[in-house]
Amino acid sequence: MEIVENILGESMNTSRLFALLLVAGLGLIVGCSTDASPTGGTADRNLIANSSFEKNGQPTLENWFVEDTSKIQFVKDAPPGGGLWSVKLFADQPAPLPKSPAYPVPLPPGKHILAFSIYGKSKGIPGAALLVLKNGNNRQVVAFHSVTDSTWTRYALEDTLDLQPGDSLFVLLFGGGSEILFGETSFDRVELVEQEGN
Ligand SMILES: [Ca+2]
Repeated sequence: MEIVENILGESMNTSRLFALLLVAGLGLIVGCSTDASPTGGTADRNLIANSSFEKNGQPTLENWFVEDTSKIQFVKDAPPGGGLWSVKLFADQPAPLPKSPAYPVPLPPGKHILAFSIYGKSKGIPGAALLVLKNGNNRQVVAFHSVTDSTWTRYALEDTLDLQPGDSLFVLLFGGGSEILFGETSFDRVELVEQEGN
């Protein structure tokens, strides 16, 4: 994911990010983040509570920060191991990147090796699941999955972050950026697991 940091630099440049997502949607850089391997026993170490958007068979966004619930749909459609429900987001304005739905990840300063995986599928233009580092008013995308497949697919990556005092980390789900093109992206089983070795 160094390419993201190099392109975005110190502050988030959303127009370039969207250009990158569009390139991913065209299939030019797909394949680097798709991983069909099973998750193993990572669910109990997941830093994200309510990663499957449901509780006792009912859909919920509990534990997620949501600014506008009207832009989110619960759909009774889930990937393997994803229970009954997933969330669907629609393509929206290209910039600025929305603030939600977001999950604040409780991590102390220091080095963290993180495995970040989701299940996703999209129609039209691809949405994305992003790791966003926030410090004050500055937001920086440090890693993301562009959801390019039209059927449920697991996307996984590993990233090493060195968190400074004042940094906070968020997982942000995004339905894609376009005011003229239709797009919808579904998400489920959002997992962030700290790896050994730090
Ligand atoms: Ca689910």
